[in-house]
Amino acid sequence: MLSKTIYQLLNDQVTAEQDAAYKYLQMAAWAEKEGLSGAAKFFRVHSQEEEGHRDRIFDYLNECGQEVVLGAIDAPKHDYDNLLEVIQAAYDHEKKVTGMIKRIAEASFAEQDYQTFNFIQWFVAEQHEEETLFMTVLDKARVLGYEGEKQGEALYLLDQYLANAHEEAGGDPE
Ligand code: OFO
Repeated sequence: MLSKTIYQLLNDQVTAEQDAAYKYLQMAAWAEKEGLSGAAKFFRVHSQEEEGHRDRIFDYLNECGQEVVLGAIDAPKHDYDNLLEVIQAAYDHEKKVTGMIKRIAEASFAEQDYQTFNFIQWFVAEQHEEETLFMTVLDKARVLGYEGEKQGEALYLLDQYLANAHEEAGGDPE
């Protein structure tokens, strides 16, 4: 049995993970429109990973005998100016999600709910991986000298890099 606070935090996180999936799917659509097939693949895969995160929490709440109540999701931003802006927005979003996961870890530990504390450790590791992934992509952009141009070699190379960036990062922790 989960406390009201822990239930609320986890229930909200189901919607937050769906929201992240929605944002990354929109980023994939933006990349498709721009002809950036590597970035489109990268964000599509990332969106699917977020759906996996949603399902993990959904399943945990069900296992705990708690009903999942989905919240509203705003339409994501779609009018990005350039790829650097998209990547920075994704990185900023991950930092925000890390804060939400941290709150669940803190609350479950404070309540001595070690079951949830143990459950949320996977997400703690995952957030570390995701922040590292987006930081690595931003580093790559810098090394290539890409500063948000809408065409050119640096953009082409960054797009190629993004096509396989998930595989290189190793995917979700197990
Ligand atoms: Fe669910 O890991 Fe990103 O947000």
